[in-house]
Amino acid sequence: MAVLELADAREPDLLQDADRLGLLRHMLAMRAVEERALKLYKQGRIPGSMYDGRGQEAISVAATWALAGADAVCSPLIRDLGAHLVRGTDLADIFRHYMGRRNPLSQGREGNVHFGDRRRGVVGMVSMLPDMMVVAVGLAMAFRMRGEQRCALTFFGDGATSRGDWHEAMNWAALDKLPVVFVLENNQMAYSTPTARQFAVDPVHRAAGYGIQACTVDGNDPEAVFGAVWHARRRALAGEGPTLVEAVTMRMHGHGAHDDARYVDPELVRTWSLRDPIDLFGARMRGRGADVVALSAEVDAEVEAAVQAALATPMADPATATDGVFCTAEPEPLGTGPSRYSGYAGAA
Ligand SMILES: Cc1ncc(C[n+]2csc(CCOP(=O)(O)OP(=O)(O)O)c2C)c(N)n1
Repeated sequence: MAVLELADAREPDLLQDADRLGLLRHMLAMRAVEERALKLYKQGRIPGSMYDGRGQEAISVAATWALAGADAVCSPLIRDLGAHLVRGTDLADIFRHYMGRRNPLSQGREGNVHFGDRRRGVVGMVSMLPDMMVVAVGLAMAFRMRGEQRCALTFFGDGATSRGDWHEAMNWAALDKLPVVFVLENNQMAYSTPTARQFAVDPVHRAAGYGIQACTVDGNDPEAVFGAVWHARRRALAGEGPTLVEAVTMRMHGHGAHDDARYVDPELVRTWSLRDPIDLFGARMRGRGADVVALSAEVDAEVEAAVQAALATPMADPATATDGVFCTAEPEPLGTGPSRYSGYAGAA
């Protein structure tokens, strides 16, 4: 089984200018939300820790943008806030959730990106890596059994590819040619373990052993990520089975706000800081006539308004802590709510 050529993964002219602006807006928003949240964390307003995806904004934003409304995004992980933003999760609710305020995402029960929103087709994450791979395979099975033209997409990091469930999910998805897209965020580090200590054979090459098509793209280029995922989704819906898209990037912060990442070679960080996805795509968009400064100011203002709204919201009521622990009703079907799901003009 051949590794997909990069040329296959990129489709020219898929994106319209409105899509490109949408990608940039959501990347800016992800950066702005997380930078602001890190400040709130340092002010003691966010309990636990805070995890961010600095340097990885292109991946979750562009991968989710390539989906259609009915597709399920399975478990955006700790670096994938962009997926929630593209699906239309309210900014103030995100801050309320981070700070344990009353909110519809978690009612104050959880922190960072441990939330989902079924109405938006987003399945909340389970922390154990890479359990959501198996959940994505299950979703893809359900879509197949119901005859629905939908695909599932899930994210995971390089560290997750060494765990047993990863292999089971890959094998099962390939065997049944399930409509699922696996997005590997190869950000060079799994906590303090560099990829050189993580695997002898790159997962893209391992995928061939399972009979899965795979490709590697520049994870700091949203257009490259979009092209690859768009192509993978088309394969999934055509019954051609799963695709593994490896997006190569760099984790630019510690594992979480509590981690100063002193174990990372500073030269690696310096090199990748010259490849910041927002700087690069912003420059490309300026070349296409976009007013990136104005867009960024607009996003910053929206984020600040969301922070103020969240700070004005009371803390969640501890008396409700055990509500919803056991299921009392049939859950809503996945993805029937009000969100516009994807910004991709051609997909909806
Ligand atoms: C089975 C399991 N072991 C350990 C952890 C703790 N943990 C959370 S994230 C993480 C590192 C994951 O690295 P990677 O998959 O490369 O993703 P990244 O954090 O680099 O984005 C670890 C060890 C976990 N969540 N699950």
